[in-house]
Amino acid sequence: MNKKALSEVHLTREEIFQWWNLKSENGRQVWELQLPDELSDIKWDSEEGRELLSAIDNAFIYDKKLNTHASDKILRARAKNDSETSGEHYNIEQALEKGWQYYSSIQCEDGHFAGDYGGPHFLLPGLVVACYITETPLAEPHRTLITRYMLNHQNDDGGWGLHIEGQSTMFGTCMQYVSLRLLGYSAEHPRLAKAREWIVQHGGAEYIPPWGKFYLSCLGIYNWEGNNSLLPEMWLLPRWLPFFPGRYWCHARMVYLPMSYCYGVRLTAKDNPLLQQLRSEIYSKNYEQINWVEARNKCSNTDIYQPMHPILIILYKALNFYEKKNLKSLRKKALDFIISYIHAEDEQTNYIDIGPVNKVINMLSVWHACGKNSPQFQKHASRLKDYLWIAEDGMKMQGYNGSQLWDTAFAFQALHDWENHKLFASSYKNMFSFIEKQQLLQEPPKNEEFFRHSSIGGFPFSNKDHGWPITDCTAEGLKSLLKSKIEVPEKEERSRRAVDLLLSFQNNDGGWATYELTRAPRWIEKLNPSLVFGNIMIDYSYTECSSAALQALMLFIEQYPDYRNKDIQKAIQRGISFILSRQQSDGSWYGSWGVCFTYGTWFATEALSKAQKKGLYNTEEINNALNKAGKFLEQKQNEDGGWGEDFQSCVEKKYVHSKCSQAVNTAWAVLSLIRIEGFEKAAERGIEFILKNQLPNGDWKQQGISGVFNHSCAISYSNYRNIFPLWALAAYQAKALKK
Ligand code: LAN
Repeated sequence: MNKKALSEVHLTREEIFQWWNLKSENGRQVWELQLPDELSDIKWDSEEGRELLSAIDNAFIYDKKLNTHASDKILRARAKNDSETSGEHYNIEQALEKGWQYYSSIQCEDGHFAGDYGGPHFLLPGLVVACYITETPLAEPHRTLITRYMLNHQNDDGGWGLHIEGQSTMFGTCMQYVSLRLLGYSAEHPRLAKAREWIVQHGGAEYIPPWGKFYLSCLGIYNWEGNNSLLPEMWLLPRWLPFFPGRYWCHARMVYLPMSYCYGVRLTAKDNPLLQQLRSEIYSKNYEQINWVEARNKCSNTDIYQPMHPILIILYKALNFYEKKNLKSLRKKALDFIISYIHAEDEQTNYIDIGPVNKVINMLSVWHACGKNSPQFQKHASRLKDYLWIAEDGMKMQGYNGSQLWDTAFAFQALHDWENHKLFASSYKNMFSFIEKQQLLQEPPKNEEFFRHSSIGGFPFSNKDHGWPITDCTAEGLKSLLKSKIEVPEKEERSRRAVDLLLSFQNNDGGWATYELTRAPRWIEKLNPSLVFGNIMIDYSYTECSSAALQALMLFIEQYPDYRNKDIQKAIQRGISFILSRQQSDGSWYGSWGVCFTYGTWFATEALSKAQKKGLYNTEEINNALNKAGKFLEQKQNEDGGWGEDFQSCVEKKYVHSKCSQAVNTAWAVLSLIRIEGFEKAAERGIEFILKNQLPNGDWKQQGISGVFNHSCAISYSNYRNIFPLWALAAYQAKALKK
C-alpha cells in the first residue's frame, strides 16, 4: 500500500480501538492486534508503518484530568451499546435487566469476566527493564502503546506516583523516566525534561527507594554497593527461626527470592552509551562522586510509607559488613537453593508466577542462570503477554495475570441473587462452568519442599494456570459451587475438599489470612525493608478473608450438616469472634483490599448477619455490632443518597470522603444495610442513587479506583462498577419481595 492510500483510510479512534481483540482460553487473557486487510502488510519500520504507529499513538492520547482511571473502553467496545438516550430512569427490575444485558454482552467466550487490573506504576517499568537487559524486544505497537500509557499518566509536576491516583514519587518518576529512555524517547523530549527536573530537584536517583535501587542496579545505572544487603544466605538459616524467609508473606518471599539472586550474582546489563547517558541524567551530582554507602539508606520523603526501623538499620550494618567478607562456598550454596526455588515457582505457575514483580525478576534470574536460549527463559518470555492489558489510556502491566475467578465468582453470585436470573441463563451457565473449572484438585510439584500450603480444593484469584490458592477466592468459589443448582460431577466431594482447605487456613487468632497461615510473629514487620508498602512481611488475618471463609462454611454446613460438623461450628465461633474484635469504635471495619471502610464493613456485616440468622453465635453481641455498623454507614451517607470514599481512606486509616458519591461504595453500603434491622430508609436512598446513576445502556460510569494493597498502593477492579450495583439491586429487591 502506498502512502496516499494510508492517509485516505481516515482512521477514527474507535476504529483503531476495534483492531484489538482479547483472546481468552480458560481464563488466559491475551490481547491481539488484528489490522484490517488493507493495512496488514505494512512493516512497522517503513515510512507507512511509522505513520500508522503515529495514528495508533494519537488514538490513545488520554486526558487523565477527566478521570485518571480509564473506563476500559477497548474491552467494552464489544458491548451491546444501544443508542437509547432517554433521560428517564429505570425501576429496579428494568435496571437489572438493562444492567445484565449490557454486562453479559462483555463476558468472554470462556465464561469469565475480564477487566483492566492495572493501577500501580512500578510494574510496567520492571517489565521494560527486564526486556531491555535480556534483549527481548517489545514488538510494535506494544512499545508505542506502553510509552503512551506512561506519558498519559505523568502528573502536572512532571512526576509519577506509586499508582495512577498518587502524588509524584521518586520511585514512580525515575522508573518511568528510565523506561521511556530505554524505549527510545530522547532526553530532550519536553515531557522527559520535566520529569528529569522533578528527579533532580528531589535529590536525584540516590533517593529512590530500595526496589528502585534494585532495578537501576540491574541496569548498571546505580551501583550495587548502594544497596543494603539482600543476603541470599538467609535461605540457609535454620527454619525454626521466626525470621526465616520461608515464613514471610508469600508475595514478599517470592519477590525477595529472585532479588537476592540478582544481588548475589550482581546481575548487571551490558554497558552501552544510552546507559552511560542515563547515569548522567538521573542524579543531582556527578555519578563518580556519589557516596554509595551513604546512598543505601537514602529515600525521598515523597515515597516513604513506613520509615526504616532503627533495628533494621543496625541489622543492615552487620549484613553489609558480612557482604564484604562473604564466604564463596556459602554464597554458592545459597544461590543454588534460590535458583532451584525460582524454577519450582516457575513450573508450579506455568511461568506466570505469583505476581507481576517476581514474574520479571524471575525471568531476569533465569536468563542469567540458564541463558537466553534455554527453554526456561523462552517459556518465561512467552508468558509476559498474560500480564499486559490495553485500555484507552494505553498498554499497561496488570497487578496479576487478571482477576478472572474473583470477578466471575462475584458476578455469578450477583446474578444468582436476582430472582429473574433465568433471563440470562446462558451467561449464568457459562460463568459457572468457568468457575468450576478453576478449582485446584492437585498439589503443585514440590509444594512442601518450597514452603507452600496445600492447594487441593482451593480456588485462585485469576485462573488455574496460575494455581496459587487464596483463602477468600476459595471461599467465593465454594459459595458459587454451593449456590448453583447446576450439576457438577463430584460436587459434594469437591466442596468437602474446599472446606478442608478453608479449615486448614484458619489462624490461631480465629481469622483467615490471604494465601497461607500467619507463619511468624508481628514484630517481623519491623524488618520491612520496602519503605513504600505497609504490612508486607507476614500474612495477617483480614476481616475480608475471614468473612468470606465464614460465609462459605456457613453455607456448607447448611447443605451438608454431616461433614466435620463440630470442626466447622468451632471454626465459625472463632471466626465470628475475630470479626467482632476488628470492629472499630465508630462501628466500621477497615478494608485492606478495597476502598475502604465501606468495603470492610460490607464483608463484616455479611458474615455477622448470616451467623445471626442461623443462630450460630451470641445474638446480642451480633445485634449490637450490626447496629453500630448501620449507624456508622448512615452517618457517612451523602445528601444525594450515595456513599463515596477516597483512596486516602486506605492510607490514613480513617474515612475520607471522595469528591462525589460512588456507585461501588454505595452498593457496598446498601448490601450491608439491607442485612441490618432499622436502616431501610438509608438503603432505599442508596438504591435510588444507584438507579439514578445507571447509564442508559445499563452500565455505570467508571469512577475512582476501588482496590488497594499494602495500605499505600491503589489497584483497579474495573468490573466492580457493574457487579456491585447489580448485586445491590438484586439483593434489595429480593429482600423487598420476601416481606
Ligand atoms: C491481590 C489481589 C487479590 C487480593 C484479594 C483476593 C482481593 C484479597 O481479598 C486478598 C489479597 C489479594 C490476594 C491480593 C494481595 C496483594 C496482591 C497480590 C493483589 C492486590 C494483586 C497485586 C498484589 C501484589 C502484592 C503486587 C506486588 C507488590 C508487592 C508489594 C509484592
